[in-house]
Amino acid sequence: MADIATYTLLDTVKFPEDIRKLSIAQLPQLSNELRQFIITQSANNAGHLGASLGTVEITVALHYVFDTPNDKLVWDVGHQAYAHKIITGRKENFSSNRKYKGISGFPKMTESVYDAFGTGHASTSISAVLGMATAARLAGNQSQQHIAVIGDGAMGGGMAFEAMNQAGGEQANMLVILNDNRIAIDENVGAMSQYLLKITSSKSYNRVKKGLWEFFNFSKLITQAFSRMGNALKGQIVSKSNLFQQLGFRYFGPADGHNVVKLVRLLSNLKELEGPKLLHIVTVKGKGLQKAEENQIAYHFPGSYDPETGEIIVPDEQNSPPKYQTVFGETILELVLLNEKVVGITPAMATGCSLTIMRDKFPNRVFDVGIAEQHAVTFAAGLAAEGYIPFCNIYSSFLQRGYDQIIHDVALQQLPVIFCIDRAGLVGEDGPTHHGAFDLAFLRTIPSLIIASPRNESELRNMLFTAYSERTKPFAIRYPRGKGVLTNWKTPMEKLEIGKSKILKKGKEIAVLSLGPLGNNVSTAIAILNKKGIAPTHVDIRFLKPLDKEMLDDISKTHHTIVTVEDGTAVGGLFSEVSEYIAENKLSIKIVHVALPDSFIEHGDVASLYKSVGFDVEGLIKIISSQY
Ligand SMILES: Cc1ncc(C[n+]2csc(CCOP(=O)(O)OP(=O)(O)O)c2C)c(N)n1
Repeated sequence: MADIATYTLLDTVKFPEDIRKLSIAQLPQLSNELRQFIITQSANNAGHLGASLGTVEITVALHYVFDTPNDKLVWDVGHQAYAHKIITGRKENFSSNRKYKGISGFPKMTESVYDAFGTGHASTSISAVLGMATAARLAGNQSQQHIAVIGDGAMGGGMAFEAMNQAGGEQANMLVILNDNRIAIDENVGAMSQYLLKITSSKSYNRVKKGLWEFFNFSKLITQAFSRMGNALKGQIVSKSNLFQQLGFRYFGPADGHNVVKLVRLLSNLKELEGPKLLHIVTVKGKGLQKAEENQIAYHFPGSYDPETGEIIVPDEQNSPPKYQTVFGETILELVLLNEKVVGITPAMATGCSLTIMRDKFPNRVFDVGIAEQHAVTFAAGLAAEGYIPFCNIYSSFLQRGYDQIIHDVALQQLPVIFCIDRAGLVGEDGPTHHGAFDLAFLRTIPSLIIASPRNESELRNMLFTAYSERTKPFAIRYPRGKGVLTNWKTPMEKLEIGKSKILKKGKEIAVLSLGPLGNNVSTAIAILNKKGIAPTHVDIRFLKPLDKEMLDDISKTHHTIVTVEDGTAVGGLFSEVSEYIAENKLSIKIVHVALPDSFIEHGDVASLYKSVGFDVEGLIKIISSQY
């Protein structure tokens, strides 16, 4: 990294119009300063470092050439948009990135007019930009430009293909920048990624391309001439076998995504071309921080690090409980040792969900299917149909993509797929695009699906073992991001009775029914209340579905109020389920809830978010004691 003591140019930039006042020759320095700013700021404020370091030059070039915010720029996933945020009015606030009440870590329409579209989930950008380009066409706006920036990982997602299919067919006027850093969070997988590697490294392909680039030489006149050429001639110049070309896009590249001067020239020329265009740039994830370049998986989201050396600051976690993810990873490894038909499936989150633990030992039993949640579900269904035991691990918010597949391909056919739903509940700083808020509600409507949530690591093990042993129908186990509560968690696995709750504490008048790890906060709250002479009953409901009706009948005869506690929406989840049961059976018991409200929850540290929705111990004490 260049040693820049001050931000000479960056200090003069608040908005893109300030960049447009600079000469092209100044843009490399501006890019270096911007990169240094991101490195310094993210060292103590964890964020998506690697991706954002790789997109500095393309960000500067795009805002230099295009008339943002009038021209529309959409960042796929949006985790690579830190440079964009900094030069679009948020430099002063960047230290609040991802913090509670601070700026979002992803583009967000309500945060800035420069964020043309909110993102967080992958592969949406081309669809959104196509919609905008179509709107401009319908409105007779011929001057507005529409640009999507999408990574090689996200380009492998189904939605990206669907959008390219329509855009190419309709010859929509838009530009797709394919930011190819040859990695997703983990190694990028699949035929698309192999194809991109081929076209960026193939000598014969690049010989043809080199001729084209030299001929092209980014001169406006030649570009216009190229634009006027017939398809046949263009096809001779630009390789006919190019996949994007076949989809109706004009393909340009591969180009060096870190040469800001060349990028400016290229974009200026592409701006003049009508129709769907794809510019393929090659970048380095983590560019400019040596350690981040060397270990791109770890530096996708490195946490805190030394800004000088890049060394990750590893927190002292000795004697602290493990992450639920580690428990999942270790337990599935035990299960595959019991039965070789066990397989693990992840849509591009092998490290995040810890399927890497099993993959290291059984590489043939773990399938990273790319950013393709819908496909992951039906792929699991196919394996289950043939007698395999698929543990399909998908983050709660990304599972939203696979809803139809769960209903149509899995549940309807009673295939015993085991869904391991990671990042359930509030995930924290990633915010509303990533909170696992809805799975309880959207899964509960699916007939015969078993839905369970563990209160701690041992319970997670038991639920995984129960699902493995049951195998008569689909089984969903949802658990949160991060640490559990038990240090001695590797307890022998035990088969649980499906649909049976567990009474943790017998009390009177009020019964608190909790689902999942929030039960630990409930236990703490009840221990404090006990000292004040308040003694509610505490039941760990364990299974959202099937509901423990016997327990509910019992409780309703002996208590006057139920408090349901769940880290999902009140609409559709445990509260709804118990309320419906009470109403249907005319039980005379009052019910109140602690749950997520019917609104999107912002980003921030989990403790602040918990407090804001009453999930903290204090909030629980308040609601429980107010029922007496
Ligand atoms: C639907 C969906 N699935 C999974 C993710 C998690 N995720 C965030 S970034 C990322 C990798 C994206 O790779 P790529 O598009 O190549 O971008 P890069 O990080 O390499 O810049 C993944 C899988 C997501 N955001 N959305």
